[in-house]
Amino acid sequence: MRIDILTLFPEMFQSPFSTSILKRAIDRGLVSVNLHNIRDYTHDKHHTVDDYPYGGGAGMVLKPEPIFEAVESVKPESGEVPIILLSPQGRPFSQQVAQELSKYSRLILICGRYEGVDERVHSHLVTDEISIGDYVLSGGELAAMVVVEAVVRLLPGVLGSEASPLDDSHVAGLLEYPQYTRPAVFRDWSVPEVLLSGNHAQIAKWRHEQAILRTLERRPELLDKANLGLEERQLVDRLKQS
Ligand code: JAH
Repeated sequence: MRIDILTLFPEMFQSPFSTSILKRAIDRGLVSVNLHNIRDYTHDKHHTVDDYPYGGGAGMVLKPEPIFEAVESVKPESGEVPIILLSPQGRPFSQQVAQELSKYSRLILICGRYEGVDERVHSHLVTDEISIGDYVLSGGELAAMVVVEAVVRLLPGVLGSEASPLDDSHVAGLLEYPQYTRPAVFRDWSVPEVLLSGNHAQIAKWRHEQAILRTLERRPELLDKANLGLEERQLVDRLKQS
C-alpha cells in the first residue's frame, strides 16, 4: 500500500513512522508513506496557506488552491484512490473503517490546521471524511497517524505470526480478557488460580467469561452488536441480574 499524507507539519510524523511495527512495515516494503508539505504547493512570495474567513469571525481558514494542487500532484490518472480529510465533521473511525481502508492499494490523507479548511475542499476534492473521536485537536496530523497505524497493522505480512489481527478487541466485538505474567504473586496480589492450573479448556472458558463481564461493565453497548451464541447470551442475562 502507498499512503500520501498532505500536511503543514511533516516533521510531526517522524517518530511514529520510524518506530516499531510501522517502521518494520516500511522497511520490508509492505507500505510506503510519502509526506508532502502543503506549503510547497503555494506560488506566492510568502507561501501563504491560510486566509481570513469570508463573513468574518475568529481565526484563519486553509486556502483551497495549495491543497487541490498537492492532491493533483500525487493522485494517479486512473484507479480508485480514497482522498480522506481528517476532520471533526467526519464519519467515526472504527476497526471496521480501518478494515475497509486496508483493501485499497493507495490512500491520500489530508491534514487540516487552523479553524478549518475551505468548504470547496470538503465538497469537490475529498471522497471521505473521517473523525477519530469527539474532541478538539489543533490539526488532523495526530488523527492521520492513528488511521495509518490502525490500517497498516491489517496489511498482510505486517504483524508477525505471533499476533493475528482477527483476535483483537473490536474485531471479536468484545473487550479483551485480563492478562497476567510472572510473578505469580506480586505485592500480595495473586494471579487467578485457573491460569496456573494448566487446564486449557477451563482457561479458555474463564477468559471468555471475563471478556463478557468486562464488556458488560465498561462498554455495554458493544454487547448488543457482538456475535454471541445462545449460552453466551444466557450468561450475559445472568450477569445483568447479579
Ligand atoms: C482540528 C483541522 N477527530 C479528531 C480531530 C481531527 C481533526 C481536527 N480536530 C479533531 C482538526 C483543526 C483543524 C482538523
